[in-house]
Amino acid sequence: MTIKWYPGHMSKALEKIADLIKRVDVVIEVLDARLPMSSSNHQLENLRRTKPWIKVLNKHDLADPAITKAWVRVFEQQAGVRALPMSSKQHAETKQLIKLCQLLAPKRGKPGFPVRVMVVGIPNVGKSTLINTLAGRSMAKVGDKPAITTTTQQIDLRNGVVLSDTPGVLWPDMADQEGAYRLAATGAIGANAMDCTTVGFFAGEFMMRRYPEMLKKRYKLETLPDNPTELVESIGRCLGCLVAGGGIDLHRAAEAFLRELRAGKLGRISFEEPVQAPVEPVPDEENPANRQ
Ligand SMILES: Nc1nc2c(ncn2[C@@H]2O[C@H](COP(=O)(O)OP(=O)(O)OP(=O)(O)O)[C@@H](O)[C@H]2O)c(=O)[nH]1
Ligand SMILES: [Mg+2]
Repeated sequence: MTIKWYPGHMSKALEKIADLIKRVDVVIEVLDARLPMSSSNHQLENLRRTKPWIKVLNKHDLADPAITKAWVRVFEQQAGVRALPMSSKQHAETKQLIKLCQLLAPKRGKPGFPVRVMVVGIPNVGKSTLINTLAGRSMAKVGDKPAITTTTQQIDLRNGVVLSDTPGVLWPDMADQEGAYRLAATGAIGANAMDCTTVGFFAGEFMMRRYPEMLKKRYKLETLPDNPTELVESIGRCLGCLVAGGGIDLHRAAEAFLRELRAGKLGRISFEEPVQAPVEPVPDEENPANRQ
């Protein structure tokens, strides 16, 4: 099944972001640390120009720490970009963001001239959670499913910084279906726009390949099954997702597996690693191997 999810509020939100960005000093783009590439919205990147841009690799408590570090190094090499790994529920970790915003907008932050910060990103990455943690109270609605925020909202932190929360935005054509399935596996796609069982098989195949020991440990498997369908069946058996007569309810099993995976019950996992820049071929005359 092809995954495509672009509810009406997203195009309106993108228009609003494009307008608002002219009047903000710093943009915080919240990415999912488990898939920093697929959770980057190129439509937002296109609005960037020279605006100071902070990439927060959020939910780093769920991602492979070494891989997150590698991503931070990659993003920090981009012009005008700062990158920070973060768990937006942890106040101590988010405090550094305010200091960085102030540093990036040195002319603002005076009475009557707050640093204006806009928080953007795809759905369910933790934008509103970050804002609530920074505000020290629950100002923005949060939830464990995508598209909780559907309109922009401004929150004055009363410390010289004003934040705008924005709805999560995806893009209309999900040409990269591999990426779309990763987004679905981590919870960024609406439940009505995906087939949960197929996404469960996709996530199962990835885990068998990349983190087999985590699967064995969590679901008490001595050996891994041959294919993702059998894996989800084994998970269903372990979690008691049965139908009358003792068979496995594959849909419920896939749902339960995805719930556990998203909550980090199997361990810290990263779906994407930075690819190394391709090695440029050395011209024949400069190649030491060809010298006499
Ligand atoms: N483990 C973990 N969960 C987080 C973190 N940040 C947010 N969450 C959870 O992620 C879910 C989504 O959080 P929201 O703040 O509503 O996400 P959002 O980006 O505002 O989502 P939309 O409004 O739908 O665009 C909630 O269940 C949060 O508790 C984090 O750093 N670590
Ligand atoms: Mg939100």
